[in-house]
Amino acid sequence: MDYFEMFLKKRKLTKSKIEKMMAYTDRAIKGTDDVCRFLHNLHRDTNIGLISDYDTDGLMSEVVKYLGLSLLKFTNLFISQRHIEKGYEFTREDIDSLGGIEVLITSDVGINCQDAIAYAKEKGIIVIVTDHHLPNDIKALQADYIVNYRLDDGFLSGNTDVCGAYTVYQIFERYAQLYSEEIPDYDKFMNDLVLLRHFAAIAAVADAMPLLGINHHIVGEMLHFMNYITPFDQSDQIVQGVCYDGFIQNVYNNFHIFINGVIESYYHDFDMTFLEYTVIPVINSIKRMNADPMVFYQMLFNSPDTASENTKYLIELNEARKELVHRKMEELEETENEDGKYKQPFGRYIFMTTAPLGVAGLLAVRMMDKSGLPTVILNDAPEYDKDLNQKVYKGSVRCPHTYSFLSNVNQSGMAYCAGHECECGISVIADKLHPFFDFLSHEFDGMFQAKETCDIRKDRNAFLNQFDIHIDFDADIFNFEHDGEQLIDNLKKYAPFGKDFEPPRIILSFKRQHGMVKPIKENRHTKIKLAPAFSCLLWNTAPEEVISADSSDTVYLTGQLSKSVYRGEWSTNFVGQLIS
Ligand SMILES: [Mn+2]
Repeated sequence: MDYFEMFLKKRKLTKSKIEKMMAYTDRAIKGTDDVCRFLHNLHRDTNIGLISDYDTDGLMSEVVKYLGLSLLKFTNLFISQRHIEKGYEFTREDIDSLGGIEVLITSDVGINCQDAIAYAKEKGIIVIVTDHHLPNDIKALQADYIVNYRLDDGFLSGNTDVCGAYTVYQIFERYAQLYSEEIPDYDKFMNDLVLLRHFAAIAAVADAMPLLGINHHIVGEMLHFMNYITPFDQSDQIVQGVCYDGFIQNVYNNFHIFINGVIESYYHDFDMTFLEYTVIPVINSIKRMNADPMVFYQMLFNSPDTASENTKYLIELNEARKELVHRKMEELEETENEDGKYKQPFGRYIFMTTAPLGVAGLLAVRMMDKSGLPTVILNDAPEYDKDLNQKVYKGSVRCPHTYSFLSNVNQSGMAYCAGHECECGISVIADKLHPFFDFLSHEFDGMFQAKETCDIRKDRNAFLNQFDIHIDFDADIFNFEHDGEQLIDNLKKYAPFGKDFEPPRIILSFKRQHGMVKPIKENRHTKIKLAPAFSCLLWNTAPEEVISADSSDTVYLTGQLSKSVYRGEWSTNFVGQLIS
């Protein structure tokens, strides 16, 4: 069975179609060259202030910016001490808190900070805005330089959306092209610069950029490099000799300490799963839990001791975040009060929560995943908004990409969104909450259907049809190992998979008596051996839970295939979950 062909057919893809999706140009975003020329002429002892967002893209873009400027020999760099509870966009106070700066460079934020930037200009500061968010009122923005691909039609025609960290990274890459002759040890400089791009690649994944074009390229290279420096050796030995620049070498050593701190025993690779489900949530917990972004910068920029101390702190923070989200999700899903009345005032599209704003976005993602409907999560305590001069409910939005949520809602006059079209922050005018719900109902009823869960007992074919690949062990018993391995090798050629190029949805079925079921770690996990070098791994599933979902004797699993080597022996693993 050629499972890869099965996958292509199901997705209506061909190899040449994929190649087209992955094509990219290395053309820099409009405005980049002007910034390079400005930096080229700037004294290296200029006081430069740096402002960024607090999520992984924001933190990584600050790291890229700080290290990029250091590589260009700028010495007086000041990272803004921002406070998350004050909101996403920065203010006059943030400018003041940077002290006597002469230049301000933003990343992942700034395109809608008209007031704070006008204020910075009044103070004589030269302002460079690098951002990838949608601009509201670009004419009112007094920045001296703006780099944002959304203002550059030419960039998008040959490319895809890019994250804030990659936007700022491009400045340094372009600088190296424009002034290559002036850079002593050019090869060494380029070696170290690419190491900064790996941080931008992590940000591309964290910000859910499409894994096509340039993003596919840089994320693929990053994964390859991270595996090459073998962070999974579980030792405290640091990765020496990767960088020429001592400071960047120290950052990589500290990053290695961080990775070894968050790693869990069952990971084999620094792959997309590890990145998305382990590394990024730990970094994002800074924003979600209103922690101090300096924890992250100090973890990378200081000593190994600080790195391991701050890693421990971030892991604890992430555990607390998980607990909070779990609790608040349960609250959202409790539909009825004791008296039988609906707890949520609306029941669809808008959900009120007592959760802090930091986790509103996560709750919106989860609710949308469950229902398939656009979701607005609002904190149920309205607050006074200075600019609108009225009370607003603040929150976060997730919407399927077929509808331009931000633009349509901003025109409604009942609520204001900022960020990306379908992932944004929102302020709903308190007096207009109910009309706003009517507006959303009018827009969405009939446009989106609530997800129906497909039951294997009702319709086996419809159920299997949800998946790209059905690996039927019983039907393919003799070629099973070989075909599975072939699939892994074929998928590898096109990896990494991610947003807009999703990994194959695989279902594996087999008769229970064909699998040798073994408990792992006192029945906490289960291993099922199907062939000499082919096992299924079910984490957090006890062996007695391995039963059929359709009351036959066939077991169904969903998950992903991987290959691993243990004491010189290769084996194929299907890491997944039971369907029951
Ligand atoms: Mn971003």
